[in-house]
Amino acid sequence: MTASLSRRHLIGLGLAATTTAALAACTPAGVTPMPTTSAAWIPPTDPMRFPTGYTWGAATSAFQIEGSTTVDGRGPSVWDTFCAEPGRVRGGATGDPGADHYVRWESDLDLMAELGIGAYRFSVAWPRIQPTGSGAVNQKGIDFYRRLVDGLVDRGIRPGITLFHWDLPQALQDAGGWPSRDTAYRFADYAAIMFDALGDVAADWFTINEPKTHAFVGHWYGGHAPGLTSPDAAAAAVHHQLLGHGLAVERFRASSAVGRIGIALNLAPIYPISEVFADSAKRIDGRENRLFLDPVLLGRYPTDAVGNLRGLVPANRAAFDALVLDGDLATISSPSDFLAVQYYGAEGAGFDGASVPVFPTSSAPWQQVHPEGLFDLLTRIAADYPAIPLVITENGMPDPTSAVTVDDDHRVEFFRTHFQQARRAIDAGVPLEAHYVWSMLDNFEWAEGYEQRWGIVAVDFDTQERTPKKSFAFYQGVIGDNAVAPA
Ligand code: GCO
Repeated sequence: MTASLSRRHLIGLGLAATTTAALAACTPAGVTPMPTTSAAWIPPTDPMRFPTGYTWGAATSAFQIEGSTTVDGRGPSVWDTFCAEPGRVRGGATGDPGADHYVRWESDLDLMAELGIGAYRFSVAWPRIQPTGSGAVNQKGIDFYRRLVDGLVDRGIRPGITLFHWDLPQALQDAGGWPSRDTAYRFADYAAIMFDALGDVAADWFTINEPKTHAFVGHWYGGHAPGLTSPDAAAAAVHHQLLGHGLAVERFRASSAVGRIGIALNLAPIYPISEVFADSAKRIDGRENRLFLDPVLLGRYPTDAVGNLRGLVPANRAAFDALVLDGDLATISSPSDFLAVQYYGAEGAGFDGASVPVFPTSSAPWQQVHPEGLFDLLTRIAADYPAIPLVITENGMPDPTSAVTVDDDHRVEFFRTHFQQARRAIDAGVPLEAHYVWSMLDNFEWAEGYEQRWGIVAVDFDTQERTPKKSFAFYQGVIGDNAVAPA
């Protein structure tokens, strides 16, 4: 059993998460594993109505949908490099064709208007704006996102603009990447360019998308770009992405940009398979959650997330501490306007810091589906951290096979149960304001290439034909009613 089965690690290890086997492997003799889940909650028989003004959205990212990776001056990113390395991405897939959104953006916006969403979260490809990650601005890149944002506003859809969704310009990687402090400063300069270019529009800005996934899977597990396998590099990438976040918030405040800004963190509730493993759950919670929540919301790093105890990030703690210069934590915790939470599932904790599969997985082996975990996560954040508006900016599951399909009853039930848990959290006092589903379109799913389909709209990658799935109509109904009905 590995030290960590967290998100996507399973992909790299090719493990099939079987709960029984895992429980047996991690539970010392004589300890009866607890069924680890929340207190049973039965949804009401009436539709659950959301507060007036609640925002329903959908999300994508540049590298996953745009295609056109060598068009209009775009420079190479670490993901272009990673895709070109044999064996890194299933089927040898690359960012082309993606979902050809760079070309088809206007008709895609029409689909979003038909869906009825109030907000759309996309990411800006840094290599389109600064092909080498610094210096001269590529005006054609700016122009594309200007058209996109104006198109959204024209359709009454609020832009959600992610500045970094993992496609770091390769030239910055060559200069050290996120393990290098300088990248944080380059990111702040790039952010300021975008605030100047698009800041006239009332938008929600997301600085860094899932710094944990990019740091851990890209720098420790090796399953994502840039494909490193160094826990020390991963820890440094954590700190410098968070520093970049804080620097960008400061630049936003100093700019004339309107709108709001925050970071997007993928978080997971950690359930011990037995109360004797509570310490294990705390360690894993430190690595998966508090290593990011504490610096951003409390201005300090947890003392139990990095170090040589099994379940922590196994980096040199003294070296990590040395990266944190005076003022860094004040910058990182510069007040954000919201916290974006990305929820896919829960994790289990077993013996001595081992991550243990506990809940049924989707066709993404790392995804342990547990709707109640969303309630547990949101109420925990509200209880443990200073009051801050919360927005769910990713939530979804893939289709069971790589075939183009529109019959996604599985996704309808996933959304229904998670919307219900979100509404339950609002009743419990959680200041939740929005829910974006992942994803608007089938797209390039990182190391899985085009083999995992997460969209509410099916994309035939040969013809680029779009076909709304059943979940599109379901979501359209939820948005129209601003309510989720029981099954
Ligand atoms: C993210 C996500 C998306 C993935 C989705 C399914 O970090 O925002 O990784 O890019 O496609 O989470 O894995």
